Amino acid sequence: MTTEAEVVRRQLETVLTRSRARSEALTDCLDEDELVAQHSKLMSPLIWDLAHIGNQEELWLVRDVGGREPVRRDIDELYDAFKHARSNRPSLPLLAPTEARNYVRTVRDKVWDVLDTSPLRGRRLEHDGFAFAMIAQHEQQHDETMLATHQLRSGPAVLAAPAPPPARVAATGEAVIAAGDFMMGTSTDPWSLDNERPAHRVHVPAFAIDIAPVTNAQYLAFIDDAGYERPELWSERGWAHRQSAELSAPQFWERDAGGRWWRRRFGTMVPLRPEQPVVHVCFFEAEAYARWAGKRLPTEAEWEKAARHDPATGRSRRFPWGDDDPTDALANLGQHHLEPADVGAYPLGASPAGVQQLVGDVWEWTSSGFEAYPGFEAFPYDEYSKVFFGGDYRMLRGGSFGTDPVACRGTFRNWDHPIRRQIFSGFRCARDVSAEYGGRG
Ligand code: AVJ
Ligand code: FE
Repeated sequence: MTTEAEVVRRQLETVLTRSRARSEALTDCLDEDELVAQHSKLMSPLIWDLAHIGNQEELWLVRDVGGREPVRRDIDELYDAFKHARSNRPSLPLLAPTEARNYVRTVRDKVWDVLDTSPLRGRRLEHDGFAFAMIAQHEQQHDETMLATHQLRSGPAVLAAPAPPPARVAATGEAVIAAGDFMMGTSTDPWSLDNERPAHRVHVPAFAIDIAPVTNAQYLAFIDDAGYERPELWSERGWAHRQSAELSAPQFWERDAGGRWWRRRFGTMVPLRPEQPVVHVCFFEAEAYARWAGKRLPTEAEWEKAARHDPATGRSRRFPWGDDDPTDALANLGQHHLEPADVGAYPLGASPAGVQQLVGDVWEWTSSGFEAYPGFEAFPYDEYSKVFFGGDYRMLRGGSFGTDPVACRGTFRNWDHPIRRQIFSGFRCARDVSAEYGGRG
């Protein structure tokens, strides 16, 4: 007989194994010099991420859940993300690649033993299950960060993946979402992190939202219409940043002598794909494009309502397509491809409102800052979310081609500084619509 605890145990084993395979794939493909090098001031050396993954796993699973003796208490400080800025990490006495690999392996061996011995029932299921789920997501979040480091590094390509699927349907125009309440966030999803909780009712006035993310062709029209030269399209802060950072196109775009646009993608120059969602834009660029298009960015609540609200039942779904886990037919997730798919490639992944590619492909900037939901409780530590509330961040929703399915869902909240664009960030536009789309207040 299979008990519920055994099902959970097998599921946790699957996601932990998958995240480790990915961490290894992202680090085994580079020589030691490249693992300890700083490929960008914005990023840690890849070998820091690897040992930090192991150290968090040691803290939460070996010591906290398992109650075991520390493996390496002496390195806690080195791998505490709050103690050292990313730009300083290369100068720390980090574990060398071989040591780091041995360390994460030792920790993982102990974790298998902890997983075998946790009863995963009742209170222990709630506490231990969450800790394992959090740590699997943590590793995947750093894997996505490491993938962004790969995109920043120069030198010949070392990663490969098949091309994403082609467009299957046209994906233009907007969906109108009628005014009304919906349930935002979750109180029940066992994978949810503290900032996604609790579920709460939110009233959202009627709005329209694009069926698909903004494409390279659309973004190019903004560039060709002098979008980067017209301060009136930018917020004051956005224009100041556009000036000082000398922005003139998304990161990694290059124009050749003949005026054709190319994009550097993990070490390979590829012609710009017109129907692919634009990626590597900062919040300020997204905001300027939206103003140019006569639109605006959606709020976080609008994005989540468009993604999850099922008007037929009044329920909020786990994903746009329903409550089932993502598959390759539903969304571009999990680094199965190394780029976003063209718009219209995932009709089966549409939300009840008919909005496509909300989850996967590119993270989508919203106009909202990072605030706690009413009734928020920090769990299990203040440093995951609480210390970032009210800071200079904008929320991103949905997940990218580099996000693992375990680290995203309709309620998942990501955030970054509005000037950042080394992440796999794009956006879609929204706008107000008149009260004729009202419905119940
Ligand atoms: C949620 C992606 C903003 O990478 O800074 C990793 C996730 N928190 N380690 C980040 C995280 C602690 C976090 N983001
Ligand atoms: Fe971390």
